Amino acid sequence: MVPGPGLRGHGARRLLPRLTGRHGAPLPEHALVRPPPSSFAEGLTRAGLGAPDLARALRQHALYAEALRDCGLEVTVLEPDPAFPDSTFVEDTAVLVAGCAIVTRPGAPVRRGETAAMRAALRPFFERFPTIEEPGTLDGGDVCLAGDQAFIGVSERTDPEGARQLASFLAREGLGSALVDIRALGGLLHLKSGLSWLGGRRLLCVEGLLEQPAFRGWDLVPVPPREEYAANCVWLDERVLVADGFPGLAAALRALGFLPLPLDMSEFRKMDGGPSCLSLRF
Ligand code: CIR
Repeated sequence: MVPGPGLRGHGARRLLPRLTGRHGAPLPEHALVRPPPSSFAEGLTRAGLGAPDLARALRQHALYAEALRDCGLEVTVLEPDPAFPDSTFVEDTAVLVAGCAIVTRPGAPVRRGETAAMRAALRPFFERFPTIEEPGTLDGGDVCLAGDQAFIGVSERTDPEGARQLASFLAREGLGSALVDIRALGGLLHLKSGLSWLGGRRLLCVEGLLEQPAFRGWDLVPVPPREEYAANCVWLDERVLVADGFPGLAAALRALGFLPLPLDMSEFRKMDGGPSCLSLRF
């Protein structure tokens, strides 16, 4: 592996057909991650859980990247960027569908500068780079891709105009979109703070989302009470990366035939992040 400027790992355009998992959906083959920077504790948070410990966060991040590798993904590790304390939450900067990387315009102004480096990092892998434009705002954490359907959260970060722009880009790529307004659900920062796709027509979601009209006809798996933080997870066919310490959810996943891979997320939780926020997968 040859280190390049600002980029560790390697990348090339996909030449082989994508692998298909047992649920018939294409599985990601690559993940892009960025370790937390020295300024991590200066990031945005409303968790009220205290300041994160950087050394511990770096260890947790390394184990997270290792778990993705164990699941067969090739992982590209970007250099940490202290200019952007929240830049480890790479998911918020782009929405990826085959051939197309939609570059976001994060709702928090202090995070807007994160997208330039991400656009450059994604360039080897994607052909089209439509971009959310002012006045729209959109965070990738508000976008739950579920096969050829996208659920787009309207939140304190993603506004209706950003959601509209994304839905129109996704329509060009053959995906349908449904909006889910979570602004009245004060506990959720992003839609995916409370929702994850588990393949096929199955969605894992917190109680407050169960009655959303957008999810009618979907098989909803409720997150057990008091385990809401673990709703944010990463489905990788049989395996699911989940936050450690949520036994009810792990048992529910096992009962459905999944193998939960628990990861210590304590330092990222302090900054309002979960497993999906830490990578872009494609
Ligand atoms: C923020 O408030 O933007 C970060 N501290 C946390 C972002 C978490 N990202 C995500 O859920 N996709």
